[in-house]
Amino acid sequence: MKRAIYPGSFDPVTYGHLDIIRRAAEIFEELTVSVLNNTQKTPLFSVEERVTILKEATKDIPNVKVESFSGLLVDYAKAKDVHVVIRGLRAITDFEYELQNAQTNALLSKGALDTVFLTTKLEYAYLSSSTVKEIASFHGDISMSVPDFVAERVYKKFGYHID
Ligand code: COD
Repeated sequence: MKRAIYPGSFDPVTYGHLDIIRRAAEIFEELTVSVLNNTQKTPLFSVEERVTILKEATKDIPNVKVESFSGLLVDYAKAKDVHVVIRGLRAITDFEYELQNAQTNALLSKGALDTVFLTTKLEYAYLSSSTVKEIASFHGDISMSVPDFVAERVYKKFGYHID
């Protein structure tokens, strides 16, 4: 079975992530969306919250699973016996970071873990979790960036309620 992992912070998941998930799930028979449990960062949503949100956002895609992981991606992938990582590319600014990660993972896994890049849909090229959080913190409109139920949860974190 052709399986892949799509790892990330997903804090929160955006339409850009969801588009990559949908497209990767058409290419691979099973896709696991994996939320990094990073103790060094202070995210807006806990790992459990992000997993719950991702499960809700992908519930109509039968071959998508959502889980969390800690530690090195290569160790997590090895434990799952998965050899492909999906990553999304927006602009040239993503490229250096993504290339470095892909090469590091290839090196650490001794070539067992490959990275497949999917380019963003043009309409989502501007989109990032950070800008969503910044806009929401000033009570701006994020409806074009995340599903409604995600927007509600983001606003709630900033003490704002939309009717
Ligand atoms: N359109 C398309 N793709 C997008 C969009 C968009 N609008 N927005 C984001 N993406 C892509 C990103 O480019 C990325 O590929 C993916 O979606 C997830 O993005 P984020 O921001 O949620 O996740 P990251 O980049 O913070 O995830 C980093 C990892 C968690 C994968 C990485 O830190 C990791 O593997 N950590 C584990 C430790 C490890 O193994 N380190 C060694 C490897 S360097």
